[in-house]
Amino acid sequence: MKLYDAALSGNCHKVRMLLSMLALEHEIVPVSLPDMEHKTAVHLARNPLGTVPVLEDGDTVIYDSQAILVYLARKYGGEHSGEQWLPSDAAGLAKVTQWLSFATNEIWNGPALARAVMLFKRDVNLTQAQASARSSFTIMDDWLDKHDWLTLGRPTIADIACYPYSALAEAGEISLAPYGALNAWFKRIEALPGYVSMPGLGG
Ligand SMILES: N[C@@H](CCC(=O)N[C@@H](CS)C(=O)NCC(=O)O)C(=O)O
Repeated sequence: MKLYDAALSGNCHKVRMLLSMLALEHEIVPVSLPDMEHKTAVHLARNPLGTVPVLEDGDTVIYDSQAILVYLARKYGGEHSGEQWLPSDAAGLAKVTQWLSFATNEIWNGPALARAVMLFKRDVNLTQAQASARSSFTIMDDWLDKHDWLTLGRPTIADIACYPYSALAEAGEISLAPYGALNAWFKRIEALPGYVSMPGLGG
């Protein structure tokens, strides 16, 4: 398996985390975003959106971090076809998907974009991204005050998808201090077997 990757990308980090937690052998292929390698013809052939991460597993090529988590969990999730990470019953699957959507929309448009403004000079409204991050963190913190995990009472790919950009939020000048339950959840994730860190994350 090959992961086309950028070291500072939280989206790529989700995939690095699950590959490690599932102990899957893989090669990391760096794609330089500053050098625009993600917009070359060869990378656009893998992913017409010209983004990372992209996973290549034999002839199967998947882009989008959430989609890659789904693929890895279902195909390589271990006993019971990865039921732990991604259930197949209707309600369980929907609950995990709900949080995958939250990662794609609320978390991306909140803490991820605020960080991208500060680190990569991304041209989006910082105040709006920070406000949106705080609303999302309030929702997560309220839930995590009563639950250990985002859904189903156990770690799933929902937790992996929502973790990196939440835990990296201070790089976007969003204080995490008000969110005690969110911080406790970060620690639970960082204690999972196979957890890997990246610059700015704990563990
Ligand atoms: N929804 C996609 C977003 C992918 C994405 O935007 N990746 C960023 C790095 S975190 C990227 O490649 N940015 C380069 C660009 O948009 O030109 C995912 O979850 O993988």
